[in-house]
Amino acid sequence: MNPVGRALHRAVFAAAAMAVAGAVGAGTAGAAAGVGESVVGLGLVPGLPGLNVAKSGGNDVVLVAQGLAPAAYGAPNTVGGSIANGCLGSGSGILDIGDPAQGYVTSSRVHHYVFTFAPGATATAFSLTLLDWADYLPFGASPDHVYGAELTAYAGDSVVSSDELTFTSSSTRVQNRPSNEFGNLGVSGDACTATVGQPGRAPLSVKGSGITRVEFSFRNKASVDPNSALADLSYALTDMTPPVVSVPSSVSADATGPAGAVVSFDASATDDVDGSLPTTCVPASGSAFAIGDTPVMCQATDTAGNTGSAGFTVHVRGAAEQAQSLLQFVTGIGPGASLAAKIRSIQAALPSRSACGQLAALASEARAQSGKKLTAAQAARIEIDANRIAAVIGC
Ligand SMILES: [Ca+2]
Ligand SMILES: [Ca+2]
Ligand SMILES: [Ca+2]
Repeated sequence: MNPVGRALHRAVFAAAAMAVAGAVGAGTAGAAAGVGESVVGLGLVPGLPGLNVAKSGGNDVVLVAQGLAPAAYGAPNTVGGSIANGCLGSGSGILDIGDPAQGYVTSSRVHHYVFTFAPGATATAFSLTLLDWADYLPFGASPDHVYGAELTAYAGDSVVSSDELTFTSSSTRVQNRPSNEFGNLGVSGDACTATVGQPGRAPLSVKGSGITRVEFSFRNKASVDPNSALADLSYALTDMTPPVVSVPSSVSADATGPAGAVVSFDASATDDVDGSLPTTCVPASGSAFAIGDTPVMCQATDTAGNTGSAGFTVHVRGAAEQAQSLLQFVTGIGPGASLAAKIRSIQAALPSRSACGQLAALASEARAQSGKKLTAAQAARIEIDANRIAAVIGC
């Protein structure tokens, strides 16, 4: 519990402050702030671990909650008396608590909030709701009769996006000022009686790429309602994580001709934000791959522009390698050792086309032995392999 906050509101909110103090005492260092505690720093606003809050014009910024001290504002202001941070909802809000040198008087609240993100992180969106704005405007008239509350997003020094709610009023009344757009601001400016979009409950949002900083401020001093709060803070950080690309560990195939083989494979990619993404592989699946080893590189890019990649090798077996494989297959099958002898002779001739006749003879013998010394499946395998090896050497 912020002792200053308690002292400020002790007369009205003593019971609530005592309860809060107990809850806050149970917190741990580095955890999100409790009600009345400072949220200046990184990750202190509950539920927003990546949000960094700066001081507001030099003033501390603290967490507030409905019914509890410190009070950013009072509402409802028409029935049932003034409830601290009334209609803030089940979540919490934040408050420029005021200048300690001035005794934390509400008139010392600046309400110029600066938000940044964890080191190296940027945002694509940011939003908040300004609560209880403009039912109390003690700082006189705006010269042009226009009053505004603005949220601005920056990328470095450049404005990326801004969102502003304005109204016009020629009145100088401090409370319940009539406005052209929203009527009596005592009603449309109070958190409990305002509808969404009125000054008392004003959602502001900005979107863009590479947002490094977001600032909330009132248009001018005359627009400042010291008794207001920011709630519903929300942001979306820029996706900085590349997709994970999945590829086979390796792919191999038999050459089907002198040029190698057409090889197909599966590659996929998943992203932390975008989910499943298409992959692009070079060479692509279904391309002709030459005999030997060919590296394949696959990539996927998420919508934020992060690219992930993964590679593997396609191995295409040539005539000699296929013959060696066939030799192993025939060892111990067929009539005696004649199949193995034929293949050894073929191996000695490869890659010359002088092996063509022997390959034809091997296929012929296998066909002749089908259902006899060879099963039909064994014979078919030998014949197919012999014919394919023949095709690879251009018979
Ligand atoms: Ca107010
Ligand atoms: Ca109010
Ligand atoms: Ca991503």
